[in-house]
Amino acid sequence: MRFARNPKALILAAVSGLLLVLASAGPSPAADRFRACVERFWPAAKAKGVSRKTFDRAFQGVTHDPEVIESATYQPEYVKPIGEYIDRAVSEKRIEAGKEKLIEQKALLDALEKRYGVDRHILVAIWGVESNYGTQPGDKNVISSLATLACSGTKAKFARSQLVPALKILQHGDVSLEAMNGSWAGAMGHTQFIPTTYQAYAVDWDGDGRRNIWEDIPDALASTASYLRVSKWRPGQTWGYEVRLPKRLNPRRYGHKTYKTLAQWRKLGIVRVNGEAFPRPGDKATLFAPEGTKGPAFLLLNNFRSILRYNVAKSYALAIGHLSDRLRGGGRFVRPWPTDEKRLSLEQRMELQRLLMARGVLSGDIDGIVGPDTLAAVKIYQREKKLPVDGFPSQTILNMLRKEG
Ligand SMILES: [Ca+2]
Repeated sequence: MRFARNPKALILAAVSGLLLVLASAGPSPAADRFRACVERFWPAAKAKGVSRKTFDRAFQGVTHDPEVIESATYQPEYVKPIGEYIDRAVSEKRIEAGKEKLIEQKALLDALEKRYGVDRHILVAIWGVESNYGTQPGDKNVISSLATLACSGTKAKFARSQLVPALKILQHGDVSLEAMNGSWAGAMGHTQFIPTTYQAYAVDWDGDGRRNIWEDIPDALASTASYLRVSKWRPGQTWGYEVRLPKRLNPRRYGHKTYKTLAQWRKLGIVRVNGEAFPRPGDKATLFAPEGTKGPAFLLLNNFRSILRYNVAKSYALAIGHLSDRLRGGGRFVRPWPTDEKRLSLEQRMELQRLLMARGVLSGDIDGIVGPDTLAAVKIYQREKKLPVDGFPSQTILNMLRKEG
């Protein structure tokens, strides 16, 4: 059973199987179209050395997966500010779990640092953010996800570029078809490599002939280290520093392409928040102040740019850098992220949820995530209070709820 790891998919498969039997008229036109679409990938697969046996085995029982399309087209109602993203990505829970991983995997991390020169705290941080240390690698079969996207028009070009590499991985026997799981977008295993990244950078660290980033922690962490190393990681250096800006300096004047040496930034009055000197004043850095003068500011170094090769979002790279510092025993950013009418902090959002629950308009977990349920609960409250109904979890709403207790 190919979706054996995913009980939800099992039920779905059982239900759709039952529906097929009930219809008893054979596959639907939509299913026929999907099969025809899949078959159109055969010439490209064959040209790249995929055998017909692998091809048939990979697509056996694969059907269009509407959950994948749903995820691919999901537009969040509430766009997270960077501070909220960082708070969630670098949670206390994740820091604690990461510290345990540093102990558990000490021998491996010693060896990887020696071989690749990449700091262990960065490796563990990436592992933590990508798959929550392998506990949340995604439960979608990669072939099924990629085939669904490739045949639907949503992210089709990307999926088409990944499908044949995915078949090659399967053919090589790096992982079984059943275990070849990942996110809806085909990011796979502990490291969340997409198939082309896997092909280029994955490593068989334990030497068993398979680069198994799904089931072997040594292979997975070595693959991450190898990828960072070829992304020009410089051993022994940090990703960047939180800095304090002088009053007159407007950070918006310095874009992400403005490179200056740390010494030059220092001349402009920018200093580290801990007051220490920059260890290598000749290193080139860019200034990053995502909330302008209202939040923390950073000088970003070469190794930050290496992390961006892993995932191009600056918020992601900052989360990795910060989590790595926290794993090393460092503290929170000195300057807090701004909270205003538009920005409740994580604690405030959790408080809001608790108060909404106490009123009986919200149920579920108190997680600080403003999802559809929280938005709906805020709307109910706004209607009750004859306020404009937009579902927005503002400071005003929180204050009103607090007063009512
Ligand atoms: Ca291996």
